[in-house]
Amino acid sequence: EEDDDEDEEEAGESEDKTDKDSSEQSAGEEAELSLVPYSNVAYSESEMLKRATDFANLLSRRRSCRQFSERPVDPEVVRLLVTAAGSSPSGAHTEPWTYVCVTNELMKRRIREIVEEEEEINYARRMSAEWKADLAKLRTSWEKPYLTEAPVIVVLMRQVHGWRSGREEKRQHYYSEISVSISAGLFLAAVQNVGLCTLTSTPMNAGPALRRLLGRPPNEKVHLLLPLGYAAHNAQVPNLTRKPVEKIMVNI
Ligand code: IYR
Repeated sequence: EEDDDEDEEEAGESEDKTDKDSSEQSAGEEAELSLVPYSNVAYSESEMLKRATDFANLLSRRRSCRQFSERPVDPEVVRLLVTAAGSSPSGAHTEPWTYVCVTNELMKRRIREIVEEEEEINYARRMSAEWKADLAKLRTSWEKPYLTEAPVIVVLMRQVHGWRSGREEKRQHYYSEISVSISAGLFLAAVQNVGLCTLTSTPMNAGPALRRLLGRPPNEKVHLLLPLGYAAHNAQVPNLTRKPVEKIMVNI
């Protein structure tokens, strides 16, 4: 795995065991859960069709944007986007994610420096010729101006494991890669729903340094960097098309 953090095996062992963090379960969550009635929103079939159409149209306008305006985003909006992302299902309801939201300019600059230092090597030596040829159409490079231009960088951390109450024992996080990726998908949809934009960027080899910079514990690994903000007024994106539904859907 490209982002292997040597610390993972002894995750947490050098940490202060009384220090609480978000990967620690509260005592109540270890107990058996009672059952409550399930209630969901309900729509008529015609409302459903309208909503399904509107939502598909909204999401079809989502694009990975690499040019941001410096206009700040209301922190309450960011909090609600993360709230939406936190509604994701997860293995054994372990909720193995931490959304680190960085607005501090100095921190953003440090993140950019760390990522660009690795990306320069990635593009020069680590990525195959085939990989770079496949990417050429997206016009990416090792330079990441969006990491300082976007008003927020959301660093999505995956908790490889959590802690049982008291932090004496590791708590298994099942399917944490899948869980965090589903959560990220919900985050993307939530971002699109408010007219902001983001980018699912994967900082190859920069994970451990970013984790340390952000002061996150060793049981967390950088999963995605999600710069967040308004698109620049003159932002451009590659003229991509998507597969029609007939090509991605099979009915049996
Ligand atoms: N992570 C690098 C390279 C990159 C790789 C893929 I696959 C992309 O779809 C886009 C970029 C970068 O951010 O430039």
